[in-house]
Amino acid sequence: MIIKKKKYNVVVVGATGAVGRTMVSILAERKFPVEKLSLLASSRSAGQKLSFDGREVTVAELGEGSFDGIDIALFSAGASVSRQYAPKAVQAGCVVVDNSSAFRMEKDIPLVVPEVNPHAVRKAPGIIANPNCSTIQMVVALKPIHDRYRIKRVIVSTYQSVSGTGQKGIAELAQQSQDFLSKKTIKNEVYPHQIAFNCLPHIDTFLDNGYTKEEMKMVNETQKIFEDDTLAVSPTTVRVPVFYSHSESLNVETENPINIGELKKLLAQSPGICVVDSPENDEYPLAIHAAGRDEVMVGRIRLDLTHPKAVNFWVVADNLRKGAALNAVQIAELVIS
Ligand code: NAP
Ligand code: 12T
Repeated sequence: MIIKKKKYNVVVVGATGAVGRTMVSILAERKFPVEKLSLLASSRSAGQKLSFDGREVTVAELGEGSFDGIDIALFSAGASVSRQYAPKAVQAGCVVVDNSSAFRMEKDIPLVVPEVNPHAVRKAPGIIANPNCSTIQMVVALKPIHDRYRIKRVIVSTYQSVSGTGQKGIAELAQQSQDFLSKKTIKNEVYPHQIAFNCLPHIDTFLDNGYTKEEMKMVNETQKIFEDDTLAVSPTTVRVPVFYSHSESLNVETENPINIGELKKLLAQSPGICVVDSPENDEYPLAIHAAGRDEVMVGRIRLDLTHPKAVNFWVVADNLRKGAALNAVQIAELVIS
């Protein structure tokens, strides 16, 4: 067990990034019991000052001694940094919550979404993996449906924002949008094609099976979180020119017949979900409304007219919050609870 304390020494690895900055603000917002907060990044950002809970904290360079005396380490600096440093943090006695894809599918490493599988959390020093952003918001919405009706198959298409790629994705969409509107030449460095005013059916790299890694994360991580290899997920992941929040269109086929009124009530009562579903008033979840919020927003809930046991709905969440930083801090809260 992690030693119970009033307050914990916490480090954020990748603190200057899109996810890391959100972690720092969420730790303060949720009044996580922080004794000392260390902020780490590469030599590029060492010396930079970030504010935490009204205080200034100077960013230090990640190195061998970074984890001495630390209780909890939140990693968000990419998979190679996690592979190199997360085991060192564990050796130093930390619980590591890792946002990267490095350890998610390792058998002995828990992959946790607190609303779905809190029991999987490890309370002793070791690594706990945070799922991919597109997986997290989908499984929060699927959990009550699976418990009540048993899900057989999910067909999902994502509409993912550029902040999923970090600060450089945000910068590329902003620059391309300005250049496009002022009729300048458009340069692309982060994405393989222009992302401004376009949609790219390509997130992360392609695999031999014709799917992208991002798509296979949705398949494999969902099965691991639900501890059910028979739960079929058929994904298409798409990058869209949106800054914050991922949207997803889901078709969910169940074992048992669905009562749509009951399903809407069930979703509305479930933890972490906010149902926004008044099409008569043009109300449904929107990326611009989900940005900065904690809940997974669900709407456009309707029966599939072509299948007796299937529903369609729309799921939107802030990928930097529930999709990454918030889920990681919630895992840390479970660890110390
Ligand atoms: P980002 O904005 O590009 O930030 C990257 C951060 O990592 C920066 O703080 C950067 O520091 C730091 N970093 C990079 N290389 C480093 C090194 N060698 N040593 C120390 N620090 C280093 O990216 P992001 O969007 O925040 O994403 C970061 C990680 O979170 C990635 O692993 C990504 O896959 C993951 N992520 C997960 C989810 C999820 O769904 N769970 C969502 C989005 C991202 P400098 O300022 O010094 O460059
Ligand atoms: N390629 O954490 O580009 O596995 O949106 C998250 C986001 C990988 C991850 C993205 C990615 C991850 C993206």
